[in-house]
Amino acid sequence: MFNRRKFIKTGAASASLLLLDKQSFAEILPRQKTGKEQFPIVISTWDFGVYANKEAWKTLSKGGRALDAIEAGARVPEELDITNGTVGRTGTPDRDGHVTLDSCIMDEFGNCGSVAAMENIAHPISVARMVMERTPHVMLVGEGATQFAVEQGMKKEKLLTPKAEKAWKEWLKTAKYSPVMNVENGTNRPGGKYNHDTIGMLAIDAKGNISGGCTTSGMAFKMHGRVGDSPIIGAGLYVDNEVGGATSTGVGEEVIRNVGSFLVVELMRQGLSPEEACKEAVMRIIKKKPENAEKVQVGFLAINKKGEYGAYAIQKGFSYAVCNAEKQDLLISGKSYY
Ligand code: SD4
Repeated sequence: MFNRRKFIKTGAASASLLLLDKQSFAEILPRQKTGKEQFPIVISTWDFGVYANKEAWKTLSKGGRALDAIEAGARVPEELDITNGTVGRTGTPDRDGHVTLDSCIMDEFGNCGSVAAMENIAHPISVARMVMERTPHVMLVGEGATQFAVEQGMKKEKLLTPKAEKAWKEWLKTAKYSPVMNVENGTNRPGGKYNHDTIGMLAIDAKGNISGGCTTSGMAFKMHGRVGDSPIIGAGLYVDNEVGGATSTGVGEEVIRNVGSFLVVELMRQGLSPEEACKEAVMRIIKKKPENAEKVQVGFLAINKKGEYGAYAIQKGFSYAVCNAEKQDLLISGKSYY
């Protein structure tokens, strides 16, 4: 099972690479900036992105479609990674004890689907895809989303794991009954104890087509019915097959206010590199509410049409995983404002 502590920090010159096993830095090919197209490729937020990417790679390496790779990859943390308390089956509940899941998906044609505040279904990414492909709509929420999922053959089940229930009951003892503003991987930052790591994934297949997906249980102990950025097209995810794709993680309210992922893609359209575009989007958030910036985490991850990728976050600690023909298990520490 995946364990964050297994990662070894290496002192790479430009981006610090965190490697899964004890490999020398020389074995790791640096990211190429040749201007040549570099795909298939899949990139994902956070540590569990390594495992999600590996699953997605099974599809991409055989010439499969990016959309299929995204769905397959995102289902890994939704289902298998029982150490994560933030996505799918093992997600942390809201302040009333309900596990409510948010997810969206977008393909190379600009089609998209989304579910928000959905309960009792372990694979929101698949339901989001069903909304996209089997309904005339983009978004289904709450009970309607669960009802639709069941009609489509998904299994309805109780999602609150004993571990998540225990954490919630512990939180209730001291909480002032308000949702916690989390900062991922930030042990000495507000909310660090219950950090919550959404998976946002972006893939380019062998044909050069881009798709993306995003899935999460959202902010831990949020108000019942609260929806974050992750299922909102343009906020938590955006794909434009002419330009690239972007996804986000962190405090969703800040991302929604700035239509973050759409902004990143539009900045890439204007010529910024993925990292520059992510940084500019982060700076917008900081400039609008400088007093807030120290307390919240927001991270963006982006890829352009050539397969160049980059990320930027407000706080340090944001990692993302990259998988391509050269290397299947790269974990990169993203740059940040603080
Ligand atoms: C949310 N953006 O619900 C999500 C949470 C998240 O890493 O990304 N956590 O606001």
